[in-house]
Amino acid sequence: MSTLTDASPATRSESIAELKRRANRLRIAIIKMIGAAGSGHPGGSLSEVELLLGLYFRVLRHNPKDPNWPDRDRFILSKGHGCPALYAVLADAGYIDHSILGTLRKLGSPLQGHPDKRFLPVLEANTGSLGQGISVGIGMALAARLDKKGYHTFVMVGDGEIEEGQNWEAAMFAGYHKLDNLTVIVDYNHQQLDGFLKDILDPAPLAEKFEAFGWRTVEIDGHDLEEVIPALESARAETGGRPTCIVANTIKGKGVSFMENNPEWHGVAPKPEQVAAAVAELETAAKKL
Ligand SMILES: Cc1ncc(C[n+]2csc(CCOP(=O)(O)OP(=O)(O)O)c2C)c(N)n1
Repeated sequence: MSTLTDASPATRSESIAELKRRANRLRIAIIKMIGAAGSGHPGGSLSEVELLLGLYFRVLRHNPKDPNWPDRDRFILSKGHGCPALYAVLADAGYIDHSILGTLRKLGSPLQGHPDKRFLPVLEANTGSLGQGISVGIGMALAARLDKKGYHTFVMVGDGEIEEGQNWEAAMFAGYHKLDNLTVIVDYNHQQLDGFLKDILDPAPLAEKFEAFGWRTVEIDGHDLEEVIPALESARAETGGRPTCIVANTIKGKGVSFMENNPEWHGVAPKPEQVAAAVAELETAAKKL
């Protein structure tokens, strides 16, 4: 399989303009990966790209040359179905070879349809059964406290995922135990599996709910790196005794006009002609970046 994204190594010194171009290339990779697999979740992968870029290219303390570094920051993609975006970012960051991106969802591939640490050890947790990531992250945050370690744990959840009760038990626990070394990022794209939150179960107002559980909250445009990076940095630096929840307003299917805000693209792979149309649109957009 040919290289799907630019293989240049991750560097924290990339400018916002360079990161925007990288986001565009990542979206092309995501479309190609899911198209080649013939199944997968394009909508919620495209909505989380800038959030992952902000983490892996600016804020996380990590070292692709030493993936098991004990002091690394932890990241859990609790909305595991969005893993094509994570795999593409991990490749750009230097954790996995770009050549395997095209094996997404294939039998024996490390890139399973939901993140599986048994096959891809760089992952911090297996996810995809929604609702569990914050609880797992709490375990890591508590471990850091017990071990007197300075690493921070970030968890990304979906706004449909957060309709599940376990999240709120976890939110209550983290607030009560003052886990300021824990950050939850809500990919607030206003849709879940088969429709809009407002028509199913709207968790709004999200920030107010987390605040009621003792969390610090920040609301941002989750596609604007000028908002994403400072929000992540301030969460990483938090020492005031409150976990942080970043409510990131995003667009499901971001970057591909026929996928944007269209619930039909939650869990359907584009056909070859749709891959071509999406890539053409993203390449045209790249010329303006
Ligand atoms: C426990 C559990 N129940 C149901 C599902 C099926 N499922 C997969 S994705 C999804 C919707 C998730 O919506 P959201 O969290 O908003 O994700 P996004 O819109 O960002 O893709 C559901 C219900 C699952 N993966 N796990």
